[in-house]
Amino acid sequence: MENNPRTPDLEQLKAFRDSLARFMMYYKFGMQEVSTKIDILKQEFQYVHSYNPIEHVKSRLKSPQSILEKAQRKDYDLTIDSIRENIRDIAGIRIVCSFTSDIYRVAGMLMQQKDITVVDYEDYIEKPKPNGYQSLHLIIQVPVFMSDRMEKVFVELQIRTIAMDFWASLEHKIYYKYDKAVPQKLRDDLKEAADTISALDKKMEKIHKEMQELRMTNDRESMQSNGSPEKHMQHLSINYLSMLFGDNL
Ligand code: 0O2
Repeated sequence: MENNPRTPDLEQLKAFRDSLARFMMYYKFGMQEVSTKIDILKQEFQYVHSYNPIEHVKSRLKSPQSILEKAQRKDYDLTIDSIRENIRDIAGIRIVCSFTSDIYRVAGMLMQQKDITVVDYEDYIEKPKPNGYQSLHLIIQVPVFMSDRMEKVFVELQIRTIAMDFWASLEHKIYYKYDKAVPQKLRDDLKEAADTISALDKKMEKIHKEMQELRMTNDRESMQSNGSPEKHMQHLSINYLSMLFGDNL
């Protein structure tokens, strides 16, 4: 029986599998680099502003199987070059922030880094999806330096608040593997829940701002009672070192 010219032989499949495995390594390293950047921002921000805008971070690599399924679904060529160019969410990082203003602050801090190129920016907070989904999506490119070459790797960032994350996770679970039409009543209920979440985020942001102002007033008063700005700085440094090293200071 003659081979169908469109059917790859076993050797071709093995070669493809090997190059896909190497290709995946770049994404793993790219994701690690961006995760380190986020971790640095988190620690440094805490040091400078005594406040951590990031609640938690989750990262994931798409499995080779779901990469191939997505390529097939979108009718892309099943080649490494085509996958590299067209599938930009192989490495994905979700940053969950405390408040809406933190989302833009964290995005801004990452976007201004010289080795990061922003290739796509979708603000689903400013313009939520019709179902109510909210998040800031960025596709960025970071260089990964290997032993013999440099690869620029796409990483998808989803930045959202805890409330937006709560809604998106549950919405994903509710719809998961349900491929029939969802009744309008249920879609309206989910949209209403998204609106409630959005109002809650606005309320928490307002409380947060008022609390920050209160803290600044207290700091000013404490500076006055500590005598000089130097004495006040000394006091703050001791507080920070105790926080870092606890009783070992
Ligand atoms: P997973 O398993 O989370 O990775 P594309 O990525 O090309 O298919 P598009 O339109 O470029 O589609 O991307 P979009 O709309 O920016 O969405 C990308 C990701 O955002 C999705 O990835 C989801 O993680 C998340 N997302 C987008 N819309 C919704 C939504 O309505 N509800 C929830 N819960 N999540 C959403 P994947 O590949 O779909 O899934």
